[in-house]
Amino acid sequence: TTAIPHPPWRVPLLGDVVGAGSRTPVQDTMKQARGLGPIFTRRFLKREIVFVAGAELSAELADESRFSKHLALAVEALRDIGGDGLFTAYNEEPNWKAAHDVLLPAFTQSAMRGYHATMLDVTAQLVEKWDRGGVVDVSADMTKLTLETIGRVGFGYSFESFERSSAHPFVRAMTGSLAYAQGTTVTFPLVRKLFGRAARERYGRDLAYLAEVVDSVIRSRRGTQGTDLLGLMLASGALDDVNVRNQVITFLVAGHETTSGALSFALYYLSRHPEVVARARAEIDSVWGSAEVPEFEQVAKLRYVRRVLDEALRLWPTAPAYARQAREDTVLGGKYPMRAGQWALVLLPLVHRDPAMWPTPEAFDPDRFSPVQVRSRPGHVYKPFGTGERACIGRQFALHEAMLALGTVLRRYDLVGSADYRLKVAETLTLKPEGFRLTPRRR
Ligand code: MNH
Repeated sequence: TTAIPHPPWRVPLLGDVVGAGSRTPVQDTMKQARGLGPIFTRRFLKREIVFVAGAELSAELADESRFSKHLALAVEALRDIGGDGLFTAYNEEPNWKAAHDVLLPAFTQSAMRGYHATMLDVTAQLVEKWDRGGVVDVSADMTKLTLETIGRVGFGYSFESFERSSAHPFVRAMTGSLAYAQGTTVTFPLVRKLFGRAARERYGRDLAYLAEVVDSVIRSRRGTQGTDLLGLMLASGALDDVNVRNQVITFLVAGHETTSGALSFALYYLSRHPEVVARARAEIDSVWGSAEVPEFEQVAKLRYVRRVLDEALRLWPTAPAYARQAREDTVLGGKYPMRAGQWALVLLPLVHRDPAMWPTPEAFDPDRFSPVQVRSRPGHVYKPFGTGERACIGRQFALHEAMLALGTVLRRYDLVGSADYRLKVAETLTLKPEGFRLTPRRR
């Protein structure tokens, strides 16, 4: 057995001070990881985290017979918000399986057919906004698009994202409670103290408000038909009221920030790579032709646009980490013993840049996802949607929504970015470009 490396400058008692309490923990850890190899550990006070940065070890952790999902730190902190909803449920909680069985049919490729018209509607709202001209804040507009899409497709509820000049109170309560919950995981006790009584009370009010809005949507829908997510859950009768509320909140949270970030990063790279735009446009023109809006089937046929999205999610997987725990005592990578229940955090931006799998890993190159190149790599090295039975249930949903939006804006606009913008990645629970603006011009 081998000791797991840790960063230099470990301070007695305190541990690895550098990086603790940071506002950009993922990017700080990425910098800190240089030279430490495929696995390393960081300790602050009594809390020690093992990070996996290498593709091979990450692929090993994908073995479902030996490992399962672990609710680490930031995810566990969301229990107040998501409760026993799919994302924050413990593996052994009966409601995970019950809800997964009810909801799986709502996320198949064929279920997406039923959501296509609503997704087109929301995309049209984005187009209407961009047609008015001027500079747009990309992450903000992508968030409007994705929140509106999950609200309307999931629950028949509109946040009127495109009609409002400031955020819907539900969105403010959601963002505020997420920020508070995430803040509680900050390792510096001093920083934690700053979250005083006022903030805690506000958090309580936000949570109560989220529940109230969702419960009123559910009440208004009881007894009615519907094939959206809420309709399925109500019709099944398999989920209790509190669980249905938890699922709705879970889908609103899990279903919008990640897709919004993915779209924003893709648009950022497109604004920097005219040759990629040219190839994507040629494909869109040939597959979609001159029809005003694409048919359902025409969306997934944008194979090159899909590679653009895949490559954006390689470099900046917007859900940047997930945790895996050992089912039984085992040895990782042939040399690192793990006791049953012990876990490691898979840090995707590092795993996705492992030079052993990805030559010139920092370069943006959608051709990495051409069939030939995909076949040349081992399995389980690209994991933006997580792994195993707790992997993302919303993957097809996100892909359809994102490819529809990318195809639509690439076909309609030249995306003029400002030449001196340097990518700045903001971290909440998810990653997104900050301050990235475009001036969409009708072609
Ligand atoms: Mn999603 C789980 C990434 C879009 C709903 N999602 C996960 C996980 C990752 C992830 C990674 C696994 C986390 C873990 O192991 O702890 N999700 C994404 C990304 C996008 C995304 C990168 C967009 C791009 N997710 C969506 C959308 C929805 C959604 C859209 C809903 C409409 N995701 C979920 C749910 C889970 C999840 C629900 C939890 C599934 C489970 O544990 O059963």
